[in-house]
Amino acid sequence: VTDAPCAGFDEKLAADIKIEPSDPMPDAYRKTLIRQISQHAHSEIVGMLPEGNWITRAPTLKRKAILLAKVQDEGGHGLYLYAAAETLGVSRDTMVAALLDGSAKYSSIFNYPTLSWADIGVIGWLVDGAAITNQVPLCRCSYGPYARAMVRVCKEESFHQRQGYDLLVAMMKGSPAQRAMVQEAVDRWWWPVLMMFGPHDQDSVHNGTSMKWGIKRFSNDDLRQKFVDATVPQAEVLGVTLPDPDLKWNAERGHYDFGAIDWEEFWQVVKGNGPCNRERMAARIKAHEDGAWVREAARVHAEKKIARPTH
Ligand code: FAQ
Repeated sequence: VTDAPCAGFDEKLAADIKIEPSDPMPDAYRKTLIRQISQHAHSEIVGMLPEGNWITRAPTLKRKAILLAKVQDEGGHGLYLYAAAETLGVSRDTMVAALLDGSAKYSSIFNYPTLSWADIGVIGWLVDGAAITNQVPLCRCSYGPYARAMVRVCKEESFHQRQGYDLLVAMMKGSPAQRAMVQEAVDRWWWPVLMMFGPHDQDSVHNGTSMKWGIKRFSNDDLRQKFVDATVPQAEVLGVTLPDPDLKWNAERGHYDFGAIDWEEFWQVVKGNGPCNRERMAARIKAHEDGAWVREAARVHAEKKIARPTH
């Protein structure tokens, strides 16, 4: 990777002017954007699976329509993000191949199972809540196509978060068994959700450069803290307990303190050894293989269109 100075790049960053696809940019900037945007796209696509699993079992027509719309939105986010990454000169085929051969990462969170209907509410509330906390600052990312894609993604994620919270409010007004189901789901998801923000700042390989380049606007730990501070009052209103005995308000810091994250579990999941990694990859590989005829039909159609005489 060469990192030769690029005309106008530093000046644009300093003036908070977006970098656009045809602007000169350092190779390392391009590379880190391709890495982050493609991993983000893969997360959206793999992220359809845990919730997609419940579409046939939604308890009412209304909940089914909401869940269908949400899962379709995630697919759309994946597509905008692949398109944003393509503006950096990488093809979608290359990115998808990297996901399917296991060389590209996707968010650790989607390697956990959805065991009950309450999980669907908790994913909306906590997983989408964490995603929004991370993604709102990405609307100000220095790279134009990524920043612009994030604006629409964040609007949709906000609907996702609200539908999850609304689902949980309905369950908490239900029977003791329903309330217990919500608490059990919160207990399982809380710690993996905190891991979504990535390693602590001192262990984050890319934080320094990504912050310098205005790709990330806040560090992993700062976003995690922001999320905890916003979520504790929501848990109180909902009437659930967050499974952390060390979680308490620290008046001096003006933030909630919270317990230690199990980084061994995080790295195991990232390395492919989480509860559902193999299942998720198998589902994506099968979907890709089952879709081969569509790609082939599109290719033949495109060839015919090119060959057709113009009038
Ligand atoms: N899982 O040096 P850092 C969603 C990797 S939301 C797996 O700190 P960076 C919405 C990291 O890639 C989820 N790997 O890295 C939705 C790096 O490995 P590498 C997706 C992780 O980039 C909701 C290494 O660890 N959101 O999909 C994770 O500065 C519901 C060292 O880490 C985004 O992708 C992790 N949790 O910061 C969909 C947001 N954390 O690449 C469906 C955009 C770290 O060197 C249903 N991405 N790693 O091999 C980001 O903001 C950043 O990339 C971070 C990581 C914050 C994720």
